[in-house]
Amino acid sequence: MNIDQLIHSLESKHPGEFEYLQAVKEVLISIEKEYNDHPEFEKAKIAERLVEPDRILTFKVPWVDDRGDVQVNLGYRVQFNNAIGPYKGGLRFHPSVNLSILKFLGFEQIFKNALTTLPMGGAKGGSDFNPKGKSDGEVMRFCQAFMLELWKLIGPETDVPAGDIGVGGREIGYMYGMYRKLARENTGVLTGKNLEFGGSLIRPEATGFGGLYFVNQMLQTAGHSIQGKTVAISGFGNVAWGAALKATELGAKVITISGPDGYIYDKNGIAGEKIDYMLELRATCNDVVAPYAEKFGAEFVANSRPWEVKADIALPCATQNELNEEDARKLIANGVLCVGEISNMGCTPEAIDLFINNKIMYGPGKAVNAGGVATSGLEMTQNAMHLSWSAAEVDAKLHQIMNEIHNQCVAYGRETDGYINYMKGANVAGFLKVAKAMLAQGIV
Ligand code: 2IT
Repeated sequence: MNIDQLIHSLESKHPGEFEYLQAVKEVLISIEKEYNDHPEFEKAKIAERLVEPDRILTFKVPWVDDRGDVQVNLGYRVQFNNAIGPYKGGLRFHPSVNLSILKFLGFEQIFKNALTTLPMGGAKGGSDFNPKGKSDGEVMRFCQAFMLELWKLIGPETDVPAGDIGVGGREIGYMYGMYRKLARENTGVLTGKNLEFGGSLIRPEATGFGGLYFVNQMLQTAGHSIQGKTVAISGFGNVAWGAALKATELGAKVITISGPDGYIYDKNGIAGEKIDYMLELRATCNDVVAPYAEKFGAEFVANSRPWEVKADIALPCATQNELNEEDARKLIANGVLCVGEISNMGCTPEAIDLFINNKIMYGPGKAVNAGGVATSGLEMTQNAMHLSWSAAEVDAKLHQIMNEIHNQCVAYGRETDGYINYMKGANVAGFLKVAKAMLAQGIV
């Protein structure tokens, strides 16, 4: 495989799709050696076939707001690869959503889902609709209009969407209601459902919980304990909430959360009712974190990111490229021990290079945050079996899956000096599974 040539051709075919090109480049560079060790991959043009989605659906979503005005948003579903199972991946509703972002997320999802050990292919979708500040009725009408197009493409054995940024239990509920009416069936076509109609216990917490199980394993493998460690978290949404809960439960001290307006530094630790308060903040939908500082007497630093704070563990939990080279330098200067991406592609390539070159433990999103989609996979299993597992059963399975992902990263990422390159490990392990499945199934 000539990586430069392939990237070059993608750059000219898809100009300006920066996030997509960034994600593809990272994977291709880290799998190059394994790829070239398998001439059959090259012969079947696995790389060229993997980097392009199977198909992309784009559609318009017209809906009527509370004033009676007609609004028009864009909707997308990127079905990337279904070699190992039905397309699976979240829907993101955020004004920044465009094809490049959904293609990067869909591409990452292929390898993440492969790592979970469950049979799920990779997909992603969403809209530039902004649920923040919208009434319940507006969100419902938008979700219904969105599903009016999407339902034709998806199904419990075909493509199973879920939530992502801006899509939680409420949005999934409205979309599920519309799907059920149109398809006249009750199936596990979406995950992240409420418990009353097929949802799984632990799903809301799963991304954060899984992230902490993984980070705990990283620390243990390197001979450290999470007990008493300080943790800088970004974001204050569902993922940050689950991460803060589990970090605290494991004996660490969470000292930051953040929003688009800046970050909170709470030297006393964000625990107990302070973690519950994150849910309250989120429910107001104003997308600001500042009110926390007033309520609990903590420090609010406007228009800055939490990576300037001294912390043992840094957990990006907000969005892509939220931790750059300068942030990485600050974290390293402050003695950071471990960086776990719980957001998708939370770190820029320059930041990742710095962590790896400085032998800092760095866990990539596709491994660290895979607990979310893994628990979605467990929700699909429960739906297919028409039963529901207890919280303890789901949590035990999630824990086991995260350990297994960690083992795969170590198996493929350990370098000669003993340093574990989790990025390489995750990319190679995820890639090999999908590549072998594609090879076995011929040119399709
Ligand atoms: O990025 C992700 O893995 C998710 N947003 C969850 C996807 C899913 O299908 O549960």
